[in-house]
Amino acid sequence: MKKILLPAAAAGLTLVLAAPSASGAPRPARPGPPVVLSASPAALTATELPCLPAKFDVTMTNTGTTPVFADAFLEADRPLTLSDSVFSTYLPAADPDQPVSRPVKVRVPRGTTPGDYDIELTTGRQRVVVPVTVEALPEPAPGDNLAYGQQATASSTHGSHAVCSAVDGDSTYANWPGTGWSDGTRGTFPDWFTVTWPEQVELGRIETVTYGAPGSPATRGIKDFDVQVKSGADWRTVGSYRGNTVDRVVTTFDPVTTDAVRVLVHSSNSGDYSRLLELEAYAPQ
Ligand SMILES: [Ca+2]
Repeated sequence: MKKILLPAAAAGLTLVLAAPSASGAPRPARPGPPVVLSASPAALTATELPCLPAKFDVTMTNTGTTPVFADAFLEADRPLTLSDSVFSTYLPAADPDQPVSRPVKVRVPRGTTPGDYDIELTTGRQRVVVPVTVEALPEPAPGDNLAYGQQATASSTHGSHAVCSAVDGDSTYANWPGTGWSDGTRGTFPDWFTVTWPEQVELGRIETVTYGAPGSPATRGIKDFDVQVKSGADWRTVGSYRGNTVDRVVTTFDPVTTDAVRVLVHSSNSGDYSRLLELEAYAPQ
């Protein structure tokens, strides 16, 4: 049977209808098959750390016998924002049911009042509410990595080697790729990677972890680089390395008050990309 697609705006769905009969008279529209909307997890906690957004999956499942295109609309209480406001997908009429999911990130702007917020998901007449508890950031304890989850930026990014994965608290070599940043300008230097705080912090140590097995030469790690702290409008170098072949480099310095640190990479041992598994920053001890 030939099928045509018609939007059914009121229902939020696009129904797959039978084509007009040979006589030209359209057949009556049948009600759309049931699309089940869900979210996982069903409730979230979030903080305003920009590199650690809360995440959930929105899922639609066609439990009927006719394939459909469906739209789910996503809206968060302000000031929270979502990575997607619409999730549109084809939903096959499969047996067993074939759920289709989309990951969604929840961002909490700086200064958001801790408390309870809602994310509303709708498709057709269905409505799912995902409660979000925004928690205040705890005061850092002595020895905490102050760069954890803070705003990361870089001169460029290579594919899925996202900047935030170098401040995610995971510096495990075996977890590369997936937990580290790589620049995206092959063979071209310098590259830079920066972590920024919303207010001044006092630092005395910065640790950079590049790609390389602990105890072995980091043959694909950064080789020539400077570790810098922001000082007014300028960058002040607190550690300068040439010919480095180790994975973790610890830079200690007299206490400084700053709101940003940077790794400026002049070359890598492999000559192609700058790779950082993690950048960590600590208060003076
Ligand atoms: Ca990491």
